[in-house]
Amino acid sequence: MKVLWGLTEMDLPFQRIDVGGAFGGTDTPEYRAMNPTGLVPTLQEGDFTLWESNAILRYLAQGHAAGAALWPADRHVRATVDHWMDAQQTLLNRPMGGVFWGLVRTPPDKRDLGAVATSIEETARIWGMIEPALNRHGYIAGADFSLCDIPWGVHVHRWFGMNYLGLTRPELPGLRAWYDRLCERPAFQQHVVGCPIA
Ligand SMILES: N[C@@H](CCC(=O)N[C@@H](CS)C(=O)NCC(=O)O)C(=O)O
Repeated sequence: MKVLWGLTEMDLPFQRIDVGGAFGGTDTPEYRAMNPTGLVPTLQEGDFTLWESNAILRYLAQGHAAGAALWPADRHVRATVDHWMDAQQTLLNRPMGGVFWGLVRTPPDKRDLGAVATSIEETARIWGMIEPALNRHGYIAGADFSLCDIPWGVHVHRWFGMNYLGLTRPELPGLRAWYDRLCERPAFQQHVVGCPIA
């Protein structure tokens, strides 16, 4: 989702090949040679191959949006965008994965609701961490939509879109307003909102 959304924000042509999960195709020597993690996404551009979603976003932005608000030229602003991208991977991914897998990907009779509750609490804390920045200037790294809004944005759609008994979200007006702002973006609608949370 991140890469498809990013490609569309940058107005870049691409061919999408669905692999992984129900599609399969990632457990082959050919795929593992491209991407040893066996996960998606993998980007292929000519002879060049790249994996890790945030690295792919940075690579694309470097080539196609360098200096624009998406990937600012100013070293400090760019580093700020970058540290938020890392924080999505290091801070948000694990607890958010616990909520998503624990509720959406686990049938009701198999759910470990204690573990899910812990993940919900931790995830809410992490969303609370970006709330001050969103209240201050509207997007995560400043007044403009930038690359770091993409990795966090795919998750905020799930956060607000998961409706399960026991999933209570703290009131975070800045987060809600940012999500509403993202929803105005056609690329977000196309590649995130338009896909089922499943
Ligand atoms: N840190 C990696 C995580 C990649 C990842 O976990 N991919 C999941 C989808 S979000 C996947 O490949 N799932 C399908 C599968 O395991 O077959 C990234 O951001 O690219």
